[in-house]
Amino acid sequence: MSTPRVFHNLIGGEFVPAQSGKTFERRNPADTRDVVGIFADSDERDVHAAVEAAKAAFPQWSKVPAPKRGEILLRAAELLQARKEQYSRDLTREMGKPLFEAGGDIVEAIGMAQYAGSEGRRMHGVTTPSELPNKFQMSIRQPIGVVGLITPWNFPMAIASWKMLPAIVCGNTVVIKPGEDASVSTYNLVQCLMEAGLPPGVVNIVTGYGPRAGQPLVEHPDVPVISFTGSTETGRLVYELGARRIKRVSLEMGGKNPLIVMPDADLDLALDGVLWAAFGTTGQRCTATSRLIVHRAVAKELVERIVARAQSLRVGNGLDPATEMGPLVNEKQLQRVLNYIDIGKQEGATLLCGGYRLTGGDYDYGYFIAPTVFTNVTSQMRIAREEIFGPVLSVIEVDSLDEAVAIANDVAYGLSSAIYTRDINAAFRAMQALQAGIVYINAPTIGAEIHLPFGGVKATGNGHREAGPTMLDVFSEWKSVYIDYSGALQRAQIDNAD
Ligand code: UN1
Repeated sequence: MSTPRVFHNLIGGEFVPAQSGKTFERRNPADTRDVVGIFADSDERDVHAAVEAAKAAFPQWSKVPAPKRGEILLRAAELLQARKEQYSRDLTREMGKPLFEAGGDIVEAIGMAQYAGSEGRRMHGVTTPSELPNKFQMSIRQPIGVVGLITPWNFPMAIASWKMLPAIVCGNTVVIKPGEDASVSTYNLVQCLMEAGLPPGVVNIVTGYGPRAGQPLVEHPDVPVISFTGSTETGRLVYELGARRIKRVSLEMGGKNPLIVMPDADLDLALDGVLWAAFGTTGQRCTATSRLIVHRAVAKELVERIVARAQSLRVGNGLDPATEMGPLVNEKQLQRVLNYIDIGKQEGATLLCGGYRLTGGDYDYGYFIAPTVFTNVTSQMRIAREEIFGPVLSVIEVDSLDEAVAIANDVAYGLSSAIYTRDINAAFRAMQALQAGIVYINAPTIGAEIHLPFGGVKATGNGHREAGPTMLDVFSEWKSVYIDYSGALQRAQIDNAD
């Protein structure tokens, strides 16, 4: 294997090692003999230096006209497109998803670069009539300052782009701490931005482990906005730390996404949807289908067909074009998923397929697990309530739409959801009733597009929606402006009172 690449922090346009001199190494989860890269193991000092650089870059960057900021993003989109193949390989090597899915991760970033880039030419404010004559009023968007981004490993290019690109087109500067299991893609994204003309210091990268590098960023007094995607457990901590400092904290956390299948559904379509949403990305999406809520009338047939297909999925190294499902991201995640499988068995669910680590040959060098399906699951079991983040599907049988929706809603989370039915009334009723930020009708729970608001309710989020037009609300500040051209003092609510 070739010599591993060394990645220093990016601070003020310079690549610098961690001040402690410490590094950590990342290995390919499909083949742990393959060292993907060596990264700065950053601490508070590095975070402070990065925030200083971002602060220094802010006055100038925030004054660059928004359409000009957007142009840089549009050029970066072209560079990403040209390098899609190479970047997909990097992404597959660092976090394991198969090449065709890695390509999708990059495509999502390209889409966001185009969308956020074009936003530079909109960034609409509003004008509003006044209560008083000869008075004009408007609300405009303004940059905020240094934005701290904490991104996960499961969509290392896409989610970094969802946060970074709107943040910079709005005129902020950024310090990003990517997930330690997949930092290379952030460097690739930022490389394109720099070549596209992004000035030094506008985006700074600090790599390292969550609490050591992430916490000082969340606590830093000069970082008024934090955007975090990751577990609810960590998100809660981020929220608490941010609240103490009155920060804007945008959280996108766990899911326990239901996919409902009604008896009149196109079962072939539902079958394809379930397999893709439950086992795509090895179940490691916050939008993954982890609960199949199926009407008893079609449960047996559908579940038999799911099991047959799950057993024939080609699990392997994502760099092999034949691979349909890659490994889990790391040893810890593997143990966590295996532990949930034990819990499911103990709770009395019936294991229909999978449930074990794949071993032998090349499997011994990675964190592979067989696609797993449990049936006879009740909505009270932990495997039906807690986010597993692995290829484990729990099947719950129901007798009616109302019961399906009630069970779908009976979890702490509310990110994505889906219903398969040919009955338009049932589809709309479910769409209205499902407690989720995203609802799909006759499509799987995964595959959100970047130009629609993305996020969830309940323990999934805290009301913000990244992506879509709402992304601007996360990364800009409203300012209301009143212009009185009457030439006299007009006392609002007094001179115009009845
Ligand atoms: C995530 O898993 O955090 O909707 C994001 C989807 C992808 C994004 C997933 N576009 O499945």
